[in-house]
Amino acid sequence: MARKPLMAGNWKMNKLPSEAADFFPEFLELSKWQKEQVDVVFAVPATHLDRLLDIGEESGISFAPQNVHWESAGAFTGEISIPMIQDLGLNYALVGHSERRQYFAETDETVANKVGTLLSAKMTPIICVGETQVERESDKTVEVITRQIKSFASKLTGGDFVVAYEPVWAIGTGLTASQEQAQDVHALIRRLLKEEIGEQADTVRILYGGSAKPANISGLLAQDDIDGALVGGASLKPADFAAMVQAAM
Ligand code: G2H
Repeated sequence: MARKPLMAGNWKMNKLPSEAADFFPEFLELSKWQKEQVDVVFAVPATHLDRLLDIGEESGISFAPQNVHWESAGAFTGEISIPMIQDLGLNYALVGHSERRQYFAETDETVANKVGTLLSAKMTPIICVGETQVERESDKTVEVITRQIKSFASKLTGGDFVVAYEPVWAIGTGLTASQEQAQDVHALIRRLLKEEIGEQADTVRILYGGSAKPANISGLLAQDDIDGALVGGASLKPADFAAMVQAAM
């Protein structure tokens, strides 16, 4: 089944709001991006979202928060709600990134709550899963990915969502999963989704993340179940991310 590729940048806690807009003219010029061929999303710090709305409207680039809370309002100091994001006219949100799980006590349960609320709000979660180095070395990859996917499966009652497979050992380390290692886990994720949502799983885009860069993106995208990438470090440089979007066209 042909799925439209999705290339997503994850800026993490990088760039100032005043620097953010400068990135896009250069990226658009270098990439010669054709929006009919590939979707482009940037998950940016929440402080940047409002400033980037015009760029999104003119170019067709989607912008997304890197995290949201599952409650729509209330006494949750420091959090951002889904209605706040929707009020800006945004459609995507990153959920369950391993850095959120590792440093901010995000759990399978909170990830599932966020997925449920985003889907109810007709937004598209980009749901991150992935095993740590210790888990991979102790042959627990299948078990961990199965647990993570099943934890939010009951929330998949309709609507569009994206899964990002990000082996934690490959994030920001320069190590990349081989094409075969990545494809194996992507195929597992699609099989698990099929058990939950049937044939709709064939339409779900599954992204690879973890030191994806211009040098390895083509081989990754050539795999049957890799439908794009979630890119950290290389998405901070217009030329690098432009080359990666070109590889997806
Ligand atoms: C994984 C990835 C982006 P990087 O965190 O989500 O980052 O490409 O820098 O490994």
